[in-house]
Amino acid sequence: VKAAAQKVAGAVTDRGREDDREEAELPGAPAARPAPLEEPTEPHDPLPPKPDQHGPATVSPTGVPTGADQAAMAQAGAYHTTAQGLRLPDTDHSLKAGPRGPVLLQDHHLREKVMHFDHERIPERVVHARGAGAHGVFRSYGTAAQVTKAAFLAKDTQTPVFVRFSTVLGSRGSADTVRDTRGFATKFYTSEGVFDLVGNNIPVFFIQDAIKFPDVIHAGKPHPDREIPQAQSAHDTFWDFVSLHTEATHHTLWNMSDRGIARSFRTMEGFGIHTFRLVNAEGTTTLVKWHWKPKQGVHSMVWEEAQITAGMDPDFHRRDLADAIEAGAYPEWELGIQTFPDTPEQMFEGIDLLDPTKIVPEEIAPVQPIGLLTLNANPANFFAETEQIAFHPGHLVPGIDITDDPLLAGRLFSYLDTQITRLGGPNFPQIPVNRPHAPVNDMQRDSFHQTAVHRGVAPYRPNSLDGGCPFAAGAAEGGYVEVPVPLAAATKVREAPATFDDHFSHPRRFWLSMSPVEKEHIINAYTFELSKCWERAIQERQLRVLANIDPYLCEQVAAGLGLPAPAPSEALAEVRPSPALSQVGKEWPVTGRILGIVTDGGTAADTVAAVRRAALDADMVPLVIAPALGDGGDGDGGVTAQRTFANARSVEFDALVLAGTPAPGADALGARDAKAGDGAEAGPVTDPRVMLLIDETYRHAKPLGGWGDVRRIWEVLNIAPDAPGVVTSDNPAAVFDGIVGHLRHHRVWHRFPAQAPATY
Ligand code: HDE
Repeated sequence: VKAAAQKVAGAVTDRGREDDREEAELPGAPAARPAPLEEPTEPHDPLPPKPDQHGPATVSPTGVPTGADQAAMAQAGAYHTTAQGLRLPDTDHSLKAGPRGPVLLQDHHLREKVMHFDHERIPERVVHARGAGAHGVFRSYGTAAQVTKAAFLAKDTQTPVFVRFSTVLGSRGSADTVRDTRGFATKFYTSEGVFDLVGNNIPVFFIQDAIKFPDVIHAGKPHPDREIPQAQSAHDTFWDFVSLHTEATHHTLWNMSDRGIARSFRTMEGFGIHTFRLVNAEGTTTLVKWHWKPKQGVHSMVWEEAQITAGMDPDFHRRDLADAIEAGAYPEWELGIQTFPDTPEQMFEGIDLLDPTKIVPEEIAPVQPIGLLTLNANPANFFAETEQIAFHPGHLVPGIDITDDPLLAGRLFSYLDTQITRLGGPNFPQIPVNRPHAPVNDMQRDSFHQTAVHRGVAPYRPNSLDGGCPFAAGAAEGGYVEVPVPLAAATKVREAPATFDDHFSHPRRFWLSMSPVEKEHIINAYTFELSKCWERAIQERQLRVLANIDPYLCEQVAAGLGLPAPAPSEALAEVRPSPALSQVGKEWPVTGRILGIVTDGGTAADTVAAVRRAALDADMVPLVIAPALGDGGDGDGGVTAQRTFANARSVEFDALVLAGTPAPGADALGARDAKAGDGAEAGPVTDPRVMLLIDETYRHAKPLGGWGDVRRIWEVLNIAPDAPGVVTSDNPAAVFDGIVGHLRHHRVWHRFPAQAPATY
């Protein structure tokens, strides 16, 4: 192998020398080329995947060998080849008549290489184009076994899963931290076939009927003339639509709340939205709503932070998910269900269970945990897995059935249909990430991208030529038998039920359930978004919608827009708040939270190392920020910096520690006495980049602490040493403990007391 490699390397080098000779004869040509960068020349097999990556499952869709080894279809072997496996000596030069051409048409390698490249792109998803995914496992507690016969929900069952998170409006290359709904789609590879739970991080939807989906998406996507703005709802067409279409009010309110700017995919709840119907072994049915509850707690960004992040690290959520998994901090969610009796009315406590713009408060229908999802492996290849995965709410397993929610009905059509354009034909279930982990014998044949080599002569039923195979499976053989729901005699109409007309009581409940600071964020979000609308008439119309949610909300937004606040057009609904809807006031584990430790040459390395160790012991991620990479301490090699003053922005950290120096007279954090122009003393300052870091951390209500000389820095930034969430002490251990205590509540909201009234 070595000899062959040297021969190839030699051949290329020789040709290079020839080129040099000929080029040197040209007038004005440089006498010699710069030396090429060194490349390893020893052939070796491709690097094995990282431990947290593995290729998609290779279960054959037909159970019949395809004749192709999946590993061989990925990149294998030490030598570069054509797609046909022919070894190649050179892929850098086209075949030419002499070094200066012309290029010869007979260059089959050139044609194959460029042909394939020309077709690398496939259409992005029409919605949810921007996403990130991960593999994992779902462990069932068995608590759902009494309401469903689904095998993967039986006690102590483990099922492989793939989850894809997404934004809705932006295109594939857009930023992660925009204000938008997030998709939360899970594919369970169960022993009974694939079950897809295709949900969002918001439990309600903009529309009650799928026929409106093109309308709401056309309104939310960029304007058709200039194609701006990208990945956001802060523009005229969106607000034009939602102000006219008041059933969107509830979802829009969630979008304008902190739920629209999740801190991380790991800290989002997930919801199936529609009511589904479960059926157990005895045939008893129960209506349910699906919930994902993050073990890491529900946590969002503040708007300024989301905007800074979109510029500084547009891949923030994607990176956060992959980094956490690679570091072994596996994100986890509990799957839960709210259960309701399956009555003919399909109502619960006056709430229409078929209306996807309504929720059932957890206080009256608690979420019952039924299993644990753990994401534990990053995809080996983004395109093969995250991009090619195809979800469909109609991928169901025995024990799980649908209801007549008209929004769900349209989805059952749309998801299959869209894959034809996106994945180029109906054989997408054969793509490895889409393959069921159960035997498939579907009698489907041919079409584009057929990779199976089907056997037998009778892909039809009934047949005798293939011995009658495949056989029908009744319920006893695990066949999917639809629940025999009786249908009432009805007249064909294009209408919605009267219960769908209530568009304001649920938004009002959401508003009243928010803490004052969350209310303030909602006011700011509406004001920001509507202020981006050009048409005053749209702003005025949306204010009329807000008046029907709550007069205070309407007045505050109206004030920001410089418009009068209209009165409600209907009586405000009498609703009880649902404290479960608020993200504030709970305690969460600090696992995986990121602690920035600012240090410089004046900081004792052993103290920084001790804080770092304490953070690691608390399962947090400590990142040392220093003037330069490498040694961040006192030069004894005790602490390594992962961030520098130049590349660290506050948005990356959940809390910040300023590792001051307790030594008297030492110059903490590079602090120095700035000289004003006339030479007078102008007070202590530190590196302006660090000052910005501290200032933003404070402004974004994150815990902040330090010891030693940090009091001088607080003074310059006008931060009281005992301000809420600011821990100042001469004892580094006390600073660390104080910060961890604050982090359990995610943010120090009481640092900036909100003006909005509390409801309860
Ligand atoms: Fe989707 N939606 N959707 N949607 N949706 C798609 O399917 C559609 C809706 C959701 O990571 C598309 O494969 C219609 C609600 C997620 O691959 C498409 C309606 C909910 C994803 C489609 C809805 C969702 C999609 C585009 C109104 C939450 C990303 C690409 C009736 C319960 C899945 C694709 C992924 C993707 C149609 C409404 C969630 C076009 C017609 C409600 C998470 O088929």
